[in-house]
Amino acid sequence: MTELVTFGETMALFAARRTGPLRFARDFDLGLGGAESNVAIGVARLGHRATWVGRVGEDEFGDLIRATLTGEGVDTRAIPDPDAPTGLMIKGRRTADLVDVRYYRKGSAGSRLRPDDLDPALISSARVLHVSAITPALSPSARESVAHAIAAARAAGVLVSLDVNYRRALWTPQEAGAWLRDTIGGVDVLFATVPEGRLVADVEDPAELAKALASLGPSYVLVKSGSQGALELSDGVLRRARPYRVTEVDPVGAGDAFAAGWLADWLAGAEPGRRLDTACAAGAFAVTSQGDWESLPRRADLGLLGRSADDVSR
Ligand code: KDG
Repeated sequence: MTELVTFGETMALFAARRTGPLRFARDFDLGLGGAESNVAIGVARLGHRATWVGRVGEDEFGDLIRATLTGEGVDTRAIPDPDAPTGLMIKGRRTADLVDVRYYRKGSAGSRLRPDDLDPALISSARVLHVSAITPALSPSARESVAHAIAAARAAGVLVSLDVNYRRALWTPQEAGAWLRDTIGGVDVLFATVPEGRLVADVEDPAELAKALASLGPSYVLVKSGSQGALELSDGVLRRARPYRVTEVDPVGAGDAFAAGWLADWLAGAEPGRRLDTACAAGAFAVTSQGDWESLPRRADLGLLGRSADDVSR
């Protein structure tokens, strides 16, 4: 039986090997990326059963997504869509410190997700439903799918987790804010950065922002401040976690890793301080190599981060 169900769009990802304007890139690494499948991989690596549902094209990239997620131990329901291609994500580096992500996902198979792709029995048999606010920005049917899934989870008493994951390429701050205001009341766990939280509550201080977001409904509010650490507000208690110091190679995917770490430890029944620490450690691991999810940790890796930078493990 699965413990966590998630769904959304996963795309083929072409990552330029060379720094500079994308038009001068000569070679690309082919992989995949998708906020929700990144979370599913992270949860599976930390020892829990995770299911990912999404539409993919009947093409090489759809096959790549199905094979990779399955290989990572995720229960993969990659629904083939004969009428649309798998979406693409191109990742370049304009400068050594500036990652530049472009999407080619309009009308893609992933954006055509619809409510009847999501089996209510699958959702009600899980302990957690995890969604991101990328999905409602993809299409009206994808937006309906999120509402349908949250309703099914709530009816069955399944924990509902939402990561804001704001994508300005997909919708305006006003559109995202309106959707979030309508949805947050039905959510138990909310993950947001400070700018994402400010889409619904105009508060700058992370602790005050967490309180404002908690007043809208979620029992657990996680506010992430990147290399400054993170905080959790739950049961009226505010906990702060210091960041891990790692060398950042690629920042994309850190938020998904943080959510995966937190949710895996919630599933494991870990105490709140430990849960927040696992989330931060997973987020730190995610930035240590190229790729949106490849360096996500297994349980045995979590203890490695306390070591100094030049330690060798033999
Ligand atoms: O957080 C990283 C993911 O979001 C990425 O792998 C895919 O950008 C992406 C998206 O919109 O799903």
